Amino acid sequence: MNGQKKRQLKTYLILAVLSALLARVFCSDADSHPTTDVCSTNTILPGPKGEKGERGNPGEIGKLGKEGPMGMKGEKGDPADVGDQGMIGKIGPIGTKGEKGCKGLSGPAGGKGKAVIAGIRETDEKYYYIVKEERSYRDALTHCRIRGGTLAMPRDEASNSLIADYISKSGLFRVFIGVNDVEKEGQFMYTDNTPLQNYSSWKESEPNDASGHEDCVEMLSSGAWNDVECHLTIYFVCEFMKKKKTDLQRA
Ligand code: GN1
Ligand code: CA
Ligand code: CA
Repeated sequence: MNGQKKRQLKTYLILAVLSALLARVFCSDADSHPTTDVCSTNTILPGPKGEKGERGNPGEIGKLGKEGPMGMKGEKGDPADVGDQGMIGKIGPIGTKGEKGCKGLSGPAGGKGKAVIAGIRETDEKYYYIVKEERSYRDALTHCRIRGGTLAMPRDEASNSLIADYISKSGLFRVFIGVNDVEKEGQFMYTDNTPLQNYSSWKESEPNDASGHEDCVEMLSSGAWNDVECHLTIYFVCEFMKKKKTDLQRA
């Protein structure tokens, strides 16, 4: 029996008791008062059971239940995937200097030197160098030219003195310079085909064209010139023009 039926039965009994009490009150002196149908039997019976009431409305949503106890500790999870590669770290400090390596094997012997240069001299405009190899005038001139220069052409006292000092300081006595009268006897020219002009440094009694075949010129350590045969093989002095500097390089 549910609660609703209990309440209906309780109400029913209360009504029955009240009906009996009222009947006793109104029907107790039936002899002196007109009776009614209700009181004729002096009994009050309950009426028939009523129809079933309508279905009640649904109850409200219940309150939120209490928080349950903490669950058991779960199992250890699977290992995660491999992470992305990290950034390259900073460059480490410079390591200590290694030990000196072993001495290498000797290299092959060098070839015979082509030219022995007796130092070098220079002015603002030119370089000079004496080649200590005995060459004819023609071969000496070729040596200088294939290196971008020519046999030295002293055109003034300053350059002549420089070359003379160079010869003597090198312990030498004579060198070919770039002067000759190959083209026309007695008409001396520089190797660039320019004639001697305001300057020459002939030794006393030179040029004498001794034996009629002296068409090339040497400079002695004194700075004096002498005409000699061109096939003579002696040392020689080359000259090279310096590259002109730009305004920026001069600044
Ligand atoms: C030399 O050696 P000798 O005297 O023949 C020189 C000439 C000079 C001359 C001056 C190869 O000739 O050029 O003019 O002395 N020849 C050589 O006396 O040096
Ligand atoms: Ca001559
Ligand atoms: Ca001579």
